[in-house]
Amino acid sequence: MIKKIVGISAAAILTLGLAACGSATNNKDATVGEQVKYKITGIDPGAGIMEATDNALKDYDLSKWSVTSGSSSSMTASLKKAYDKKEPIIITGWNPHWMFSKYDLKYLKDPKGVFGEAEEIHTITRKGFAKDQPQANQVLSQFNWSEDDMGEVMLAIQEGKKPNDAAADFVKKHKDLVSKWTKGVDKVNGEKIKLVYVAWDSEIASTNVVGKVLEDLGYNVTLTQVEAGPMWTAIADGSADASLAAWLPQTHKVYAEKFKGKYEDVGTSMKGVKIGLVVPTYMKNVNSIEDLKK
Ligand code: PBE
Repeated sequence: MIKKIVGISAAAILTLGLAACGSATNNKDATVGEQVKYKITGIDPGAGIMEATDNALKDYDLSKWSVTSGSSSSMTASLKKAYDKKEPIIITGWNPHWMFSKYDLKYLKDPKGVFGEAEEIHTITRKGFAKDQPQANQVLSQFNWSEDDMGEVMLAIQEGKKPNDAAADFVKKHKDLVSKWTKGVDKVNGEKIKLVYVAWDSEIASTNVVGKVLEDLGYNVTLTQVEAGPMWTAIADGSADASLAAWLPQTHKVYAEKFKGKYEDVGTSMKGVKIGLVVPTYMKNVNSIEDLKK
């Protein structure tokens, strides 16, 4: 009996010892690839940034690397875990996002421009929506805000507020902005509107805010959370009315091309947004996607 226990302990110690030797994060001489096991921490598989990351791995010849899929929240959870221990991590990141105000992060340079430039967030509707719901369509096309505005809502949610409460607070506090979005729009009487979105922190914020504005105008608003592909499909087949989550021209290019002619692009809610690979600034030797090759 005693022998057996000793045997197990010895094996356990041996395994631990081997694991410690094999753990590249403990080795200062390890390359960044060895440190993160050639993994980029990604989000939901349908996100445009996931496809862009796959393209980057090809274009930069990073054949040993891959991107793990999960969700926005699993990605930020992994980021927090690594950041708290000052461990290396590479994530798929984007602006606007609260993570940049919470942590010191930097984008990896992208000399080949795989992640695109001059990206914008567009509002799209199903065909025929403007005719059916002209008042709501006008609000959707007049909706635009700054990165700071969105940041306010995102941070409140991140700090534990319910998305619809954070949106209501924002609407109450920013009457001037809301009156620009609702300019020339009459109230309605319980007309139904279905907004679709993906659980990206930025889109949770925008969709809840616009949902609240429409509700205050008398609409009966439903917010439906789906994946990126189904979101575009719902707009194209008319099963949803609108989405505030179309990132163009690059991030959702594949969807925009696939559904060309089957949706209306009614407005730009934010300019100067960005996607890319992001690392904590304490990863001093990693500044460009090209550094991942070393
Ligand atoms: N994002 C946030 C999305 C669009 C909005 C950058 C994660 C994407 O990659 O599709």
